[in-house]
Amino acid sequence: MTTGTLITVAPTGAESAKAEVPALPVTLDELLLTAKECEALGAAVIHVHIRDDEARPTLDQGRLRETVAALREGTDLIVQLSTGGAVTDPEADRLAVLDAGPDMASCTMGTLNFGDDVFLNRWEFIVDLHTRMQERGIVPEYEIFDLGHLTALQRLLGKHGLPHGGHVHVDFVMGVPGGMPGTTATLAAAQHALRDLPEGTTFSATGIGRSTIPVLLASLSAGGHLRVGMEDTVTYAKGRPVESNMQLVARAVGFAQLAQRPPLTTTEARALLGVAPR
Ligand code: KMH
Ligand code: ZN
Repeated sequence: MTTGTLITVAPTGAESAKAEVPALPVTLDELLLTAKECEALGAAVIHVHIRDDEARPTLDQGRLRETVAALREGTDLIVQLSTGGAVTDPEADRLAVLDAGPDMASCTMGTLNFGDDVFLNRWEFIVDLHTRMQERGIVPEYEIFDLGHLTALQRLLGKHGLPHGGHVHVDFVMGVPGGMPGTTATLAAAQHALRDLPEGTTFSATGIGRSTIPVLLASLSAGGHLRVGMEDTVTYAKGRPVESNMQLVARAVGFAQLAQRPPLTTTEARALLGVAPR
């Protein structure tokens, strides 16, 4: 409870359409400006999905490399690429995301219904992601959409060893239709289940849509960290669309300060997560 708060911004995602959400950053310029402003407000990690020229989700290798380079050049943020992509992305393209050489990458710990779709994460695919990240010195963030995903993570670490850097960090993504609900009781249950993971395992949490604020408050009070951004919610309050990712980061920073757990700097975040200094 005494540590500061790691704030991750997830500015874009793969699910919202630019036509319906004009404030969504989809070009590299928009992403970079968002990254700089969110860093200035207190974010330390950026969870990145990219878009093509028509603003559709893409895992294009050239664009991914260009994005990593631009974020490194323009900010001190820890660059975390999504290997989840969009539900339609093939496994080979999702694995190839690691070739872009990010500091971190996401690794979802199981298959789930994802609204009307299926987000497929086969065991062998998870093992491939985990072991390739170990080999390449990329720090994973294990994405936990359901409580059973923590059991899968325990199995993964038991069979294949700790991630690069030796520290285990998970992100509870709560409130996806098909995953665990975004409630205080579920967050407490998920935190309790961390007892079966290596000592010192840390967690962030994010609540999709309406569960954003309950999950944010529950995570802060439980000693957890925060992920916020337009990947997870495009509504700021009832009837009020999110104006920008900065608005969401600023709100999270305000809550973290009220909780007397101010945002971690990028240097502190690297030390916490086991990400090598630049
Ligand atoms: N877009 C979702 C299907 C991740 O980034 O690793 C998957 C997702 C998780 O967003
Ligand atoms: Zn994502």
